[in-house]
Amino acid sequence: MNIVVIIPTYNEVENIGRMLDALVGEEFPKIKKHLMKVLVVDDNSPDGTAKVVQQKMKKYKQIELLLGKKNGLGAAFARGMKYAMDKMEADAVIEMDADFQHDPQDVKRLVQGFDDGYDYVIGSRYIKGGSIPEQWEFYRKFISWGGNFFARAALMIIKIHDVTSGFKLTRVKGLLDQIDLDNLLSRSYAYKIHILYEVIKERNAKVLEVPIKFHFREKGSSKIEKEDLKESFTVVIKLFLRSRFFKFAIIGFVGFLINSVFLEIFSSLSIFDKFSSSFSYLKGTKFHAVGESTAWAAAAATEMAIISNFIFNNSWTFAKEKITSPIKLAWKFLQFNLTSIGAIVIQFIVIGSAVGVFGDTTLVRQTALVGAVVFLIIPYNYTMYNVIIWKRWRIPGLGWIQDVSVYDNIKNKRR
Ligand SMILES: Nc1nc2c(ncn2[C@@H]2O[C@H](COP(=O)(O)OP(=O)(O)OP(=O)(O)O)[C@@H](O)[C@H]2O)c(=O)[nH]1
Ligand SMILES: [Mg+2]
Repeated sequence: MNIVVIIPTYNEVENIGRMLDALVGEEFPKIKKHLMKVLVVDDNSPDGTAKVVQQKMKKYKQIELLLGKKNGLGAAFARGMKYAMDKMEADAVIEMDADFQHDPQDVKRLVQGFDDGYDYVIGSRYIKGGSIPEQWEFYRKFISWGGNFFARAALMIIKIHDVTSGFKLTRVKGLLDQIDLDNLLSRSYAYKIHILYEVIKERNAKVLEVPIKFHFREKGSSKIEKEDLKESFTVVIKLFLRSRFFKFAIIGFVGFLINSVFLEIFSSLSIFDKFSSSFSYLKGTKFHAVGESTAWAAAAATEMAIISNFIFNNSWTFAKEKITSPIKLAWKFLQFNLTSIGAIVIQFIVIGSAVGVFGDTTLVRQTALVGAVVFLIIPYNYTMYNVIIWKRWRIPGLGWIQDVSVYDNIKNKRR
């Protein structure tokens, strides 16, 4: 297989020569199974980085150089990835920095993951055996850790420990070649969050995390700017707005509106009066609600919301898993109604308990309702939809559909 290590450079004259020697001279000969190549994507660095690369190209056949104008890290990688796929017949690409923060000796460990059948191998700083530079001041560590945590939480990628690593291997066939590299949300550092999102959330890649030590930059200077931080935040928010969870939330809100509108419509219809009047003998008993036409109108309005939730989640949130055959639709709709009963039970228990403990006041009822919806019903419904109705997540262990594995640092075996 052809594996292309893509190294973007901007003013890395102090690093690139040594990096190419370390990679092509020392590390590639250790990887016997594959044809290893390097693609340097230099944005016409004024410091003469490209000249050093050209010298090394005379020494090693496996190096190619792509020049262009400076458009940011993401733009450089997108350009490099397309070139590696179109011109270098890459079967996998490795994203790597020139400044020795990524250890060239780790390349073979990423390749090992590819050999073991993984599509996406992340050099991970936030698992056992991985680390960020000790020399970093608290602020930089906090930004790195906090940014990673925020992206994981907002995009619900909990199973992967390092979502902002810049050192990783990606399979081309069926994965990288499916991603629209011309329309990434970022031309800068946040491109990697977008690609990760595409790989993890939109495609069923087999993912592996391999621990790496992210070293301190010894030579040359950092290209990261304050703007990049703000941009990464925006990209995460934009991806969240595209996420399945957000669609589910919008549909849930629409369902709530439908519920309240139909409650008014139905309670003005005489059909429910007729219905309830057949239970009029229950008036004055414990079961008097059954004889109230509004109670029936409320139940019918709730069903309207359930129907709307089912239809819209099926065609939008879970478009990829869309159920179309009439028999399956009927069966799934029945399941959907049954799981919806869970929400009633949750409200029954939470509001009932709250009122029992704190007294039956509007404040207690409404607080308990909001608490039940936010902390229990939303997670409950989302889990049911993913596990039972549209089957995106696998049980046991409520596992995500992805196979995420972690390699042990020492033995390089699966934990
Ligand atoms: N071609 C190209 N390369 C870039 C650009 N910005 C950064 N790079 C390269 O991308 C790699 C990572 O950039 P760094 O500045 O080291 O980013 P960082 O590792 O997050 O920050 P430090 O820890 O401070 O080094 C390096 O090899 C840079 O030379 C760019 O706009 N174009
Ligand atoms: Mg760096």
